[in-house]
Amino acid sequence: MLKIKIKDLKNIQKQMINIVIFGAPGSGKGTQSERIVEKYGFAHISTGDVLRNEIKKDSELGKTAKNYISKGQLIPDSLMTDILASVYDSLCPCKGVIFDGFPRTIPQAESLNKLLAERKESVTAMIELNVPQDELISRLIERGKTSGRSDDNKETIKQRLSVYENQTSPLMDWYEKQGKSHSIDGLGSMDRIFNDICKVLDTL
Ligand code: B4P
Repeated sequence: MLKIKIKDLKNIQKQMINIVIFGAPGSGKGTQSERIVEKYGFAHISTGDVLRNEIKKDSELGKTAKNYISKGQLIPDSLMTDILASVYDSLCPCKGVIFDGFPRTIPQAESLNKLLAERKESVTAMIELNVPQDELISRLIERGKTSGRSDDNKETIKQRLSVYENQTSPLMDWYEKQGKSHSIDGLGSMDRIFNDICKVLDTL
């Protein structure tokens, strides 16, 4: 009896927390991910940051990514999935992971499940930051004044929001059906939003 309990305990300790932070462009995924990392000591995988680093290095991947990002389009799923697997394996095993900006399509979500299942892991929860469109546009235009990002301009922002609506937002239902979705009001102070996120994380 005791032996079984110790074995179970070891399994519990091995289980990582895998969180998908989800929302439209400008909803605050990156902002809140940094806070989660600081408080909970999780690893942070931001696919947007990975791609921007490659663009900075002017690598082959960076050249390809630049083409899509500056038009407000998504990088092809198969390429993103390969990148994700290699970043994940460079950081894990670890206490937990924040997936920031991945998945952005249903095929990416299926790939993430497969990648985690192959490592005896699974998505623990998806946290959605819910922000109205006019606020998203004004945040991104504001960020564009200093970010130097080729996608933070009015035309590209419109395109990114439409890509989000058509290709990414169906994931909300997808995670809802699996009972993993938690929606948080992403409008308001960063501290209040973070507090709401912590309430979810502390129950996991
Ligand atoms: P990302 O880097 O993921 O960027 P994002 O969606 O624009 O921003 P985020 O939601 O993280 O907002 P942030 O915290 O910065 O993607 C960029 C591009 O990379 C994509 O368009 C795509 O082309 C490509 N890409 C990335 N992942 C991909 C994938 N999986 N598949 C295919 N392509 C992929 O916040 C925005 C601003 O709001 C900041 O200035 C912040 O200070 C401010 N802000 C945050 N919270 C606030 C609050 N509560 N109140 C007021 N302002 C706030």
